Amino acid sequence: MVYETILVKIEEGIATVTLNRPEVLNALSNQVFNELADVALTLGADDSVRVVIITGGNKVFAAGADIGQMASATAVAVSSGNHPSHRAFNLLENMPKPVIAAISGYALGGGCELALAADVRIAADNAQLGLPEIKLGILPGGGGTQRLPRLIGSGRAKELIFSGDFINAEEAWRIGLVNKVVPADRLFEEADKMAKRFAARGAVALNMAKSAVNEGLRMDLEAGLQYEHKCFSLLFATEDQKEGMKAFLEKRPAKFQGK
Ligand code: CO8
Repeated sequence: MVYETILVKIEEGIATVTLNRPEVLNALSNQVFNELADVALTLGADDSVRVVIITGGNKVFAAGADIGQMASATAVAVSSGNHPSHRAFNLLENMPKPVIAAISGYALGGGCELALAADVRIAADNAQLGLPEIKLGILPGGGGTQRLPRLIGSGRAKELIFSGDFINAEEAWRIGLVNKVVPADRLFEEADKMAKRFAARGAVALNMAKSAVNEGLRMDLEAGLQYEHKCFSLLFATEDQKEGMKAFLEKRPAKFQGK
């Protein structure tokens, strides 16, 4: 697929996907959602890619779904089938490798929901996050009513959803919406540093650990613990487990092959 609304760069096992519609503050059109879905599948299947960073560049992450495109939508059209945003966010959330959102400037509505589909969020100190959909007479329909309460608890999520207020990076960090706040001019350096830390680990263990957390959140505790145990047991069939433990005993860094 030729991408027109996103840029993709792969360097040393780290793929950076940059939203590229600066004229509308990276508003997410159906074309963006379709390209994000395609890139999630492509990078997910590419063994040379260990970690994915998703960003909007150094000015804005994304100011939401494209309101121009949504304004004339009908209930029938919106409700029919799987909305492109759901497909894109689900594919990103379930990619078999870590996804880091590097957020600069506004991450609003669908933009904030895109960041919620990532595993980890790093915010520049100029970031503004929020779910302003309520001010448009709608609700956060890109997973915001589901992923946000799971991340920060229902009380805080409801305050953000009901008010539509924006919060700054420091407040987003305080309530657990982002993992880390960094000076704006160091955002990409910090995201890259985190990506490299993850990339140094065994790819199969990363995949299983991500799956155990994601799937576990959809289950009750007992089922989640059983699922975790299955993932844990499976890792004993990998070369990386042998290498990781051998390296520890030999007091040297492990060299994981992702096998
Ligand atoms: N959609 C389309 N265009 C947008 C969007 C958007 N979400 N946000 C900004 N733009 C455009 C503006 O229209 C403007 O275009 P133009 O220059 O042609 O007038 C350009 O980007 C620059 O924007 P502003 O002039 O408004 O810039 P400001 O710095 O004054 O303001 C704000 C920045 C505060 C971010 C402001 O642009 C704003 O409030 N934007 C809308 C924020 C918003 O409401 N987002 C939520 C959208 S709804 C949503 O995301 C639903 C998700 C559910 C998806 C799932 C569907 C099933």
